[in-house]
Amino acid sequence: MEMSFRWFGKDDPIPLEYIRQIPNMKGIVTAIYDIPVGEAWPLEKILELKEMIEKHNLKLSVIESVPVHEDIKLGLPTRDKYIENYKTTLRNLGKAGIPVVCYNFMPVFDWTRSSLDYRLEDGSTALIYEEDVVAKMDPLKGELSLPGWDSSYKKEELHELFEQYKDVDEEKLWENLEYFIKKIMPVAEESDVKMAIHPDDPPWGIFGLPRIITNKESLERVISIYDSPYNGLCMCSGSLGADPNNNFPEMLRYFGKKGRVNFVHARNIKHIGPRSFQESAHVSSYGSIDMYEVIRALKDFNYTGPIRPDHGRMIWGETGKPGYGLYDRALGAMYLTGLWEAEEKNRNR
Ligand code: DNO
Repeated sequence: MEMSFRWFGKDDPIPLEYIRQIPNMKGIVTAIYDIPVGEAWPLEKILELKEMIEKHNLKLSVIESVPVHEDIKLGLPTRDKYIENYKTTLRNLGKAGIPVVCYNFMPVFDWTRSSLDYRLEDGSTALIYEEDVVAKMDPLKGELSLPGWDSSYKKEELHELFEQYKDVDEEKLWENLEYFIKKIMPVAEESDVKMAIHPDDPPWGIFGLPRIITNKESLERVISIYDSPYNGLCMCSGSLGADPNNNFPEMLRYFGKKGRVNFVHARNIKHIGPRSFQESAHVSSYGSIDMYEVIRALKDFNYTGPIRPDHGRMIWGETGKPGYGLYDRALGAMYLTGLWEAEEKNRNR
């Protein structure tokens, strides 16, 4: 596995110098944030980003994300124009030698939580998702914003989007995903850019909007749409693991052995009630996911691709982007590295 770290570009309060000082850190996961969703990314901008990262002896391992325009998810006639732009972006990323692109197919909102600063008993704060709180939230007020979200929608636009999604149920969303995948994958193959679809977070419908990438069956359906290692998955322990019916290590091993795991997000969550969870430290005993089993699964299929510690708590007085502080994610990277080293040495005995 190749240890990597998400970085939100020049505006990220965490400098690349600091990330580089985390032992075993090899790669950066980032994106271009000032291009409106749906427009093609110019090669020069991609090269500029890559150079900035390489200057710090790090590699640009993954683009997370090239966002998918809502018209594609809605299946509107204008989708073809946006798909052409997406293909241009993939071709340019290929020219720059970027190996992996992460994306998602969640309508309107990306990952969602009910509170961003839930205080844990040790005084640290973490992100939390409580179904009853989310049920009372009004998404149209636009009061919640999380790192990586497209926050460019105005209130009226959000209203209109919600109206448009009234005609899109889960099956329709699947049809639109299929259309998208079939169009872009040949270009991903030609450009040697591996695609990794991120599961829905949380893995169930919210605010009346459909969500479809939620379990083993749906991941199987995604990979069967286009039979190629370029049509792969981002296996996210925290997203899939939020549903206690998902056995994350088992799913990881299963899709890994099929050669379809192109990226891994590792973080822990603790189930605190039906459809409710709290984010926790990475260490297995702090949450509901056995991280040692996650590493064993990766070893079982000799994973060489990128992995990143995912959301961290806010500790040691740090302030910053919710889930994306430096300290707890660095601890997560060290913990995963330790588990990997132990498992590797043990197997080589
Ligand atoms: C949250 C992230 C997601 C992810 C996108 C991928 O922390 O895991 O925002 O980047 O869903 O497209």
